[in-house]
Amino acid sequence: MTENPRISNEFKIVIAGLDNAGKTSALIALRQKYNFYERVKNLKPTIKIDYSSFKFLKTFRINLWDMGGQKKFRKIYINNPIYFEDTDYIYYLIDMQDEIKFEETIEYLHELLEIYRTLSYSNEVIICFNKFDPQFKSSVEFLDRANMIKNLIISQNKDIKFEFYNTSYYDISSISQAFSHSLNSLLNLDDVDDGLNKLVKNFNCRYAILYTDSGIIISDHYIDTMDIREFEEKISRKISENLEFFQRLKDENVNIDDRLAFSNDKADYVKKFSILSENKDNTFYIGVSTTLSKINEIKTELEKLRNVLQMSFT
Ligand SMILES: Nc1nc2c(ncn2[C@@H]2O[C@H](COP(=O)(O)OP(=O)(O)O)[C@@H](O)[C@H]2O)c(=O)[nH]1
Ligand SMILES: [Mg+2]
Repeated sequence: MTENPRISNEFKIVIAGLDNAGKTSALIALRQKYNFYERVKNLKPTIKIDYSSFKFLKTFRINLWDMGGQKKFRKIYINNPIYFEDTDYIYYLIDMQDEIKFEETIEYLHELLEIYRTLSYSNEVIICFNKFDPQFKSSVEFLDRANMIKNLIISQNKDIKFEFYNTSYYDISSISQAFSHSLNSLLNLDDVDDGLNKLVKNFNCRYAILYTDSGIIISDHYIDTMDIREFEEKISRKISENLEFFQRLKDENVNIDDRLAFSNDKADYVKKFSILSENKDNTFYIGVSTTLSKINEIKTELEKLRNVLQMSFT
């Protein structure tokens, strides 16, 4: 357990749920942002645990454990709680489109919670109502269903704190928001995340994204939902272009720390920040998409975020 994010620089995040809940897909969606590498750990001949890992900034490592939910494995986990030891955060995915399995998934969740009780897990348990696809966002049926399960879980586990998210593979930001919950708290990023969220809300930005010089997205907020394909076209490509642009400037010793591109009324603005943390120089970029008329206000806001960044990383 990690009370203070600075004590350990390596974190364990467990992703659990019945088979077919969408765990692997969620990890694939996140891979767009964290370019992590994957391994499959064969802990016992019968158990396969998909294991992903990525380095964050220069000092952190996040390990993601995908605990499959097939019945035959569940027994093994339950009898060997060691797999769950030292979990910093547990995510539990529930397939919202599979009513037939609701009972089974709640049962598995309760088995896991029993284990975490014995391990004195004290962080929030994060429940993702997954496959809550964009077309169901305001479906009364889905919302009722989510509420019903939520109330059931809370009422039967009063000793545990929960966070609930509606997530879908077809809305990549819904997955990253859920994932950011743990990341923000482990890496002390709440204020930065809040700052970006305000940019989107108060200045009507289509997006506000904080990323590193290796293209890892630390925090991101969007006005619209986006699936993976759109994300690649609109965001990943822009990030690569910007990183190449700043690399070229650096190679040519040109000292410019921002870039503005606009067409019609739309402006894409990106600003580079150098932040000293633990005696290491970390480079960050914040990219926003806004209207041209707002650009000066945005520049002022980004300047304020510099202090927030500095405080988060020192
Ligand atoms: N509609 C929908 N289907 C999904 C979503 N996430 C995953 N799936 C599908 O659900 C199936 C199982 O997904 P997978 O990631 O392999 O589940 P896992 O067994 O938990 O790892 C696959 O056919 C996915 O394409 C989602 O958010 N919405
Ligand atoms: Mg899987």
